Amino acid sequence: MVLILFLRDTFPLMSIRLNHIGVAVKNRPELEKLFALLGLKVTGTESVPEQGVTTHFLPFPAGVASIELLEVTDPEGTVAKFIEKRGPGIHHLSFTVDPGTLDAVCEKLRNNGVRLIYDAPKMGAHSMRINFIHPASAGGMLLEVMEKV
Ligand code: CMX
Repeated sequence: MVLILFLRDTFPLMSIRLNHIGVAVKNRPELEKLFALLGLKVTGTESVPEQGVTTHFLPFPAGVASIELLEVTDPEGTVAKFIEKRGPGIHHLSFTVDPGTLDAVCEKLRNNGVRLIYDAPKMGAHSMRINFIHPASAGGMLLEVMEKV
């Protein structure tokens, strides 16, 4: 919350919004069944080998955000390590910033002492440039910031 307020106050003209909630899964069919009971269905699947996962997106009805199920494909990857250490569950929150502003956002965050995972944003799923704010700088949450290319 503090970080969201910080971003809002630091970038008053920037629009930031929740894009998805990333969930590290061990048993995807079981979770898909549960979400189906709640009216959410997988509408897209994408392999992201550089992150060691396959992603499955379940958009909320208004299309405002999604649940992203993260299925491990690389047993040495970060999500596999997360599940091994902490078990399955919410892995990260992902926010979209305006196209063309991500580099400036990252620079501002870094200049304010926020620890970012990558020196420069990388390509992620859905043609997005992505970076992450380390949980140590975000109250124990992993936060993704991204922009559409
Ligand atoms: N949420 C909250 N805390 C987390 C976390 C997460 N997702 N992942 C790790 N942590 C915790 C660790 O448990 C550790 O806690 P303790 O210090 O209490 O033991 C702490 O953060 C620091 O961990 P670390 O040793 O610095 O690093 P890890 O090897 O655990 O890796 C991280 C953590 C964030 C650097 C790594 O997961 C990373 O690089 N993430 C970015 C990429 C990523 O997550 N990709 C998957 C999503 C891909 C997609 O959406 O397409």
